Formats: sequence, C-alpha cells, structure tokens
Amino acid sequence: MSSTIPCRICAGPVQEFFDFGRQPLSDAFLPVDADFSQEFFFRLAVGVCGTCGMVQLTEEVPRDRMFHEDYPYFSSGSAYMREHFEGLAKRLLTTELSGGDPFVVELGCNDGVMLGTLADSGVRHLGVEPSASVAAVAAGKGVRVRTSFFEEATAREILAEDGQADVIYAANTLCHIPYMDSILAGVRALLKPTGVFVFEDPYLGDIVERTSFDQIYDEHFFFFTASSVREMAARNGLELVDVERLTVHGGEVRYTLAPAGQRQPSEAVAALVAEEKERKLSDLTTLRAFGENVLKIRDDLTALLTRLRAEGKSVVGYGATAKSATVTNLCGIGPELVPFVCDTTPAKQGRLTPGTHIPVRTPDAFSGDYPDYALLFAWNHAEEIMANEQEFRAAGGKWILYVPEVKVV
Ligand code: DWN
Ligand code: SAH
Ligand code: ZN
Repeated sequence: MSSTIPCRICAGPVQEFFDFGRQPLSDAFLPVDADFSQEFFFRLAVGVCGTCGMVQLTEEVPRDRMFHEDYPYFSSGSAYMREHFEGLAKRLLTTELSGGDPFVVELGCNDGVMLGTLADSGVRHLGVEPSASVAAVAAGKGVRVRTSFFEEATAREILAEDGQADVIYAANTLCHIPYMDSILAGVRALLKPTGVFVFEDPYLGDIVERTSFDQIYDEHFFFFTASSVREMAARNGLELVDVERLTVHGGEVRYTLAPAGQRQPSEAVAALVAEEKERKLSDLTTLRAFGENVLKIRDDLTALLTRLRAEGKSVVGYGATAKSATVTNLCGIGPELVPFVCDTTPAKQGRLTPGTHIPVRTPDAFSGDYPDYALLFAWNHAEEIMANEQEFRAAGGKWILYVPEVKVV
C-alpha cells in the first residue's frame, strides 16, 4: 500500500488510498458457455498524486481490451441522457459553433447521442470512436465517424484532412484515457487559437461526497477536480477557462479549456478551486476517509442481501452497468444473492456479468413476475427508471440503493 508509482500527468509520486482488489473488465459480459479460466482480471486501486493532486488508477488496462468491436455500452439507452446531449448540441450551435463554416470533433462519440443533432443541422463534424459496435450506430444516424482511438497521430491526420476545429468535445471519455500527453498535444495541434476543448466527466467532489465508489472501474482512469484539471491544462499549453457542475451520472463537471492566454477564466473556476481547497478534496486523509465509507457500504449491502435471502425474499438487479462490476466484485454478490440483472441492452442480454457471472436478462423478466426488491445498479438513472417502473412499486416492490448509503425505498 505504501509504494508509489509515477503520476500519468506530471510524473510526481502517486500514493495509493484504496484497493478494490482483483476486478474484471467492467464491460466484458461473458457468453454463458465462456471458459471462465480465461477471464481477465487486474488489481483495481486508486491513488492521488502528491504533486499535481490528480486522482488516478495505479494500474492501467490495455485500451484494446476495453474498447473494441464488442463494446456493449450504447449511450442512447437513456432518454434523460439523450435530452442532456441534445441540449448541449443546441447550445453549441448558438455559441461556439455559430461562426462561418464551423468544425467540431468529438472524442468517444459512441452511438452519436450528441453528434446526431449536429449532423442533422448540417454542421461540419467528425466523431472519433474506437469501438466499432457503437461507431456503426453513429454512422447509421448520418454521423461522420472515424473508428480509431484519438491520440496525437490521429489529431494530425484529422488536421491534414479537415483543418482546425472550433470545438473539440468529449463526454465521459477523457477520464478513460491514461495517455494524456498525447491527447493534449493532439488537442493543441487540432484546435483553432480561438477554439475550445470542452469535456465532462464524473467529479471527484461528488464521488467523495456521495461515496459513489462504483465510478471507479477499469475504464475510469482519472477522477478530475477543477484544481487537477487546471494544473493538467497548464502543463500542456492550455488553460482552464470555465467549469460547470452537472447532475448527470451522479454528478459531473464540464470543463472548458482554451489555448493559454486566449480567454479570461470565469469566476466559477476560481470559486470551485477554492471550494476544493477548503474541502481538502485531494488530501490523503479525506481520500482515506472515503475508503472507510466504501467498506461500510460493502458491509451494509452484503448484510442486507444476506438477510433478505435468509427471509426468503427475492432480489433482482436493475441495470447491468459497468459501475456494478465494482460493487458486485467488491461485495462478492453473485447469482446466489441476485439471481439475475435486467437490462435493456441487447448486447448484454443472455450474457453473464463480469467476474460474478450473474445472468443478464431482458426487462420482461423483471416485469413478468416482480421481485420483492430491485437492487438499482443504474442508480444514476433513478429518476427515469423509477418513473418508468411505477407498477413495480404499486405491486409492493422496493428499491435498494447503495449510494450515498445502503437504504431501501
Ligand atoms: O463512462 C461510462 C458511462 C458513460 O457509461 C462508460 N465507461 C461506461 C458506461 O457506464 P455504465 O454502464 O455504468 O453507464 P450507465 O449509463 O449507468 O448504464 C446504464 C445501464 O442500464 C445500461 O446498460 C442501460 C441500462 N438501462 C436499463 O436497463 N433501463 C438504462 C436505463 C435508463 C433503463 O431505463
Ligand atoms: N460520449 C459517450 C460515451 C462514453 S463511453 C457518453 O457520454 O455517453 C466512453 C467512450 O470512449 C467509448 O465509446 C469508448 O470507445 C471511447 N474511447 C475510449 N478511448 C478513446 C480514445 N482514445 N479516443 C476516442 N474515444 C475513446
Ligand atoms: Zn501529478
């Protein structure tokens, strides 16, 4: 626990503060006849850099193991998220993309949930998306997409073909990329001097406040704060010029970076940096206390599920999220406690959850014969899901939540 590894941003010493132990790839849903002895595991642990304050994983999973032609997360699966991205696209059209012949590049455009709106409005755009499964869906929506990983070389190729961009955008993608030097060099090369790099990702401030520890899994390498992003930008010729807190995915921040010296940083930047300092957000004591809270949730959740099983109650999982891999594997929740998880994604249905091998079934399996309890793994979509599942409540069903603490509602 006490050894340090070099920070992926500044090479300073990263001190580990929580070890989740052996974990599988969060989106590697297995066929029922898979050879389990071949399943890939790694040690999931998080640390904080003593120099730049960036919170990050201490072990890196090779990117091709996670993002490939079978990647099963399709962003358009939530109506609420579709609205969120449509709203942003429309806002960009009246702001950063309102000049003559604007050009926008999105990293990790997935199934075109955001770019679809911009494509419909005829804006020059390009999505860069390594996972062919989701990129194909984007292309089907009329989105121009390039099936590759964004990095410096990709940026230079795009620059040669399309010229500089007014906006480079990434949602829930930048935090997935350990090789940040290459990304930011690419952004610098591809962005117009007047352009902006906008990205939104889960916010460490919310993760710590709500103990939403399941945001920590293989794909999420960095856990940003305004302070660490400001530092990261400054080391790479960029400047953090705006921050906006978002409620999606349990709490995120949308960061706006511009080439250094081009734009005046907003007051929101200084305010959020000051708040983080006041909270001692990146201090080891704060982060170790977060770790203690994680252990409490683990113990409470396993105790609750064990008691419900002893009482003969039925419990079903709701939403085969990537996040749930961390929960089920940390708590040791397998099919004996939760016999199946329902999920709307065809690519996950009929498969088994990574590491814990819980069958994933269609939502019909849930509504056909309501269980006594539903363990809400997709807690970040609680509002949308609970609104759609009012019959479950009417039938006497109860939801189990574990963020910010274990409770039955
Ligand atoms: O960062 C990431 C986020 C954006 O998406 C990726 N690394 C992977 C993925 O994480 P996740 O799987 O934890 O995301 P969600 O959005 O919480 O996943 C929701 C899951 O629940 C999907 O599999 C779809 C499913 N679902 C459902 O069955 N019924 C979702 C909704 C809204 C529903 O009503
Ligand atoms: N923007 C979507 C997708 C998030 S999932 C949303 O907010 O819902 C993360 C996505 O990042 C995946 O589709 C994955 O294939 C993609 N990704 C991972 N590494 C990438 C890289 N180097 N360049 C571009 N996309 C990448
Ligand atoms: Zn650092």
